[in-house]
Amino acid sequence: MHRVFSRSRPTPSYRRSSSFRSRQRKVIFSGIQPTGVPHLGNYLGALVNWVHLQKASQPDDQLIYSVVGLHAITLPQDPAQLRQEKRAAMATLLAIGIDPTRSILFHQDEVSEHAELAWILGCLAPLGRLNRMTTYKAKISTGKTDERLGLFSYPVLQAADILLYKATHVPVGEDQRQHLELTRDLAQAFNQQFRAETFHLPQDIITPSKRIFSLRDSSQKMSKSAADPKSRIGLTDTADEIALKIRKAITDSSHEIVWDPKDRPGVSNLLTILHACTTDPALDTSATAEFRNTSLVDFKSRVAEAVESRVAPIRSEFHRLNSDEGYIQSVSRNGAERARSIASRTLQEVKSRIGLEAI
Ligand code: AQP
Repeated sequence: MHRVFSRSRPTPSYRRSSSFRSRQRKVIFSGIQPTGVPHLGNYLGALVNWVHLQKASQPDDQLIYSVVGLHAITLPQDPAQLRQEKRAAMATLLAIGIDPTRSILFHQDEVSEHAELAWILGCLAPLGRLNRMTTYKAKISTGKTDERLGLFSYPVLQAADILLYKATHVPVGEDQRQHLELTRDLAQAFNQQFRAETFHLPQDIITPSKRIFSLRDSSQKMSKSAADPKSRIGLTDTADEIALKIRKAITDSSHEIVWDPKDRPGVSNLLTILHACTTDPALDTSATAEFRNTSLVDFKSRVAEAVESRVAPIRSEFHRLNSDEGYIQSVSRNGAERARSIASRTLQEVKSRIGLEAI
């Protein structure tokens, strides 16, 4: 155990085997919590990549996208609200362009193998590593919960989600990078401890826009569960709500539009959003010369227009799909069935490696 989690490790032999030299079939896995309407940060930081990877994938690649309800309950949730958010999250993923005939789209809490593998990986996870997770510290600092085991072991459950499908690539926001490192270390710990080649070491895929910050406090990332709804742009917000939130976005006393994330985080966040939402490839985040004679008010209107043009088609598709309960249910059932058939095979393999196969 200690050797596996030490800093310098030799390249394990299973990474050098011939099957890894030919084009590696990609298995892409990612998830989103049903903790509220997905926002622009979720979309630009992670979900655009989900759709991009679906389009760019080869026929033999596998794409698996999940609504991770077991993660949502690591913070207190109202049951009726959670039920509604689960369906809304599924409708949002369909609305942004996830195709359930190409990708497996399912609710993680409907596939019990996730919890079982999380327990097994929890038996390998060093407490010291979990103690250093910045996401845990950030959630505790909101004061919304006491220190609870489920929240503390959130990254172990995430590792189980990923490893259950032997994922090779994981498109996530930058805030999840630390969790992916832990996932790789747990995969390696398992492989070494049980002399197995059970798990790949999955790579993260981070979008260029990386992290979108709160519109009210640019030291915090945009978040579904932040108390102030004006801090985020939901993917179902109306054009008026988008315009108002961007108009009220906190910047600073200077009216100059310059890219300077350290000293001008508010305006830089708006530039990141504009850049990510616009289709003009010539508009670089840091190239702000064209805004030299633009007032902050006009700049904010331009950002609002770019966001609206990106969000409008998602919003209308969301409303169409979310009211079609039968369709959402059939996508969820079919997705869970397909996910379960892969998950149960991996879990059987894992249990037989550790000596827990059925007798
Ligand atoms: N502000 C962000 N910028 C870039 N990426 C982000 N992600 C979340 N916020 C930002 C990415 O979105 C994906 C899905 O996130 P999640 O719902 O699974 O969990 P989260 O990171 O905890 O998202 P929230 O919005 O902050 O939810 P709550 O408030 O419920 O905790 C992930 O890939 C994440 O990196």
